[in-house]
Amino acid sequence: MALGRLVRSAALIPGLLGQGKKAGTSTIRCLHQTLAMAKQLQSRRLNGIDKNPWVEYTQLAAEYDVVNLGQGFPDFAPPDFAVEAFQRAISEDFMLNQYTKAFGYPPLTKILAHFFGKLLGQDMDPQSNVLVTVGAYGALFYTFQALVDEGDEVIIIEPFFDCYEPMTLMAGGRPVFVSLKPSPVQDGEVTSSSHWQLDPVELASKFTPRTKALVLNTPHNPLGKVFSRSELELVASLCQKHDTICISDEVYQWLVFDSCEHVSIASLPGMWERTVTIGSAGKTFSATGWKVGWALGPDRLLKHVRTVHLNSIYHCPTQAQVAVARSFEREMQHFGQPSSYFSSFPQTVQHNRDHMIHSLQSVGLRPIKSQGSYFMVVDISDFKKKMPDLPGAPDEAFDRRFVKWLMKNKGLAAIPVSVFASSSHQKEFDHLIRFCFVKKESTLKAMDERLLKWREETRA
Ligand code: IK2
Repeated sequence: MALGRLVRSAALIPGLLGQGKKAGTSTIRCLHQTLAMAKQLQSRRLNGIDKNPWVEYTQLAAEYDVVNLGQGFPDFAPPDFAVEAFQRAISEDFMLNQYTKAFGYPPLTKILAHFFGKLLGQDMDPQSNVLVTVGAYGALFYTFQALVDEGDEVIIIEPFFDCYEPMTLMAGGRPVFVSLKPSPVQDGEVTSSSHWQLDPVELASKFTPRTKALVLNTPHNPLGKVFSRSELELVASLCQKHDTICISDEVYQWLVFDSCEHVSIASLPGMWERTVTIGSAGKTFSATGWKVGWALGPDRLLKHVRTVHLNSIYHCPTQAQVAVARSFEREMQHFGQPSSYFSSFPQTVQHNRDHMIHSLQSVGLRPIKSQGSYFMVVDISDFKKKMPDLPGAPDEAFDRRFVKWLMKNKGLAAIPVSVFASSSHQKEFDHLIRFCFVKKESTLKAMDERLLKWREETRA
């Protein structure tokens, strides 16, 4: 039936459009719109990616009285030098309220080129090898849009920071997953994130002539794994053999513990030319709300990343960039000394990690010792055996049901690890949950109180 005729007849149906009266023009317009909207509104690129774990679990944490160890942000102030740098940026020069250069505030691109040039062993040019972005999220989005094409395959290492899959799909690419798997350890031993490894044969089998990019994340969210030099050499050799770009997300690069060393894959022979390295001032200076990030790489890759930037965001907030530039300038002077934030902060965070390991074990949770990042994953297999019938939707993964139970009954917020897996592999990770330990002492004490109560309830 033609749309016009349908609307005309609907307008005469008593009760449907109003007490036997003829429908008014606004009702007819509304019906017209409803019928005209039978077409799918969202672009096909958005199919299946409308759910977001951060929205869901942040909302849930707000509903209950919880100690929030879920989302990854510090609940304490950034270092004084960074806060002062921001305050000065706001008050000092009124022109800092205006646009700066499109690819980044010049002193920031300059110091980033200088600082990372030394770390990556490259003579970096501030204009062609550095792009400032709205957080690392911005840098990731640009990179996928710039380098991944319809039908290209992108290798993603599972579990993975959740946005890599939707960003691949939005660019028209096809995610190809390969899992980190734990090596067996003796019962009762505290396992380490280093026990989670890629099977070299399986990894090699994922490369095809359509493979355009591989996404690497070290230190790793959620596992806290720091990829060793030899693991990175394997990834690097496969990327070179198959002419594949490496998108290397290194936002937690300063947060490595014990004797671990962070190695940037772009510093390995032959990798600079095919790597985009992504960083975050939010994670670097404990200021996640500033949303300043960057992409570093050779001009042949970054020029395309810049094209996406120029045609979407064009310019990032100036004052936050000024604060980050000055914070890096300060760090440059203190680098390698105990007074450097990049030296002192990991020590504090490592102390928090150890505190958390000890506390979580007291209720029978089994932490997997994190080598780096903000996070530690905890094995809840024993609870999965003991409490298989936790409430939840019939097809809801166990870790998601457990996290909801934990928030409601024990007052602790965590993140289920299955949110970091593709839909077909969620079962492989549903015995794990993630805690964030970059929290102030009083938060960790509040965690201890909840755990003590839990222990007492178990004993009773
Ligand atoms: N890449 C990784 C690996 C990240 O973890 C983040 C930050 N988000 O993490 C929140 C959480 O896991 O709880 C980003 C990129 C994005 O960084 P930015 O905030 O600079 O955009």
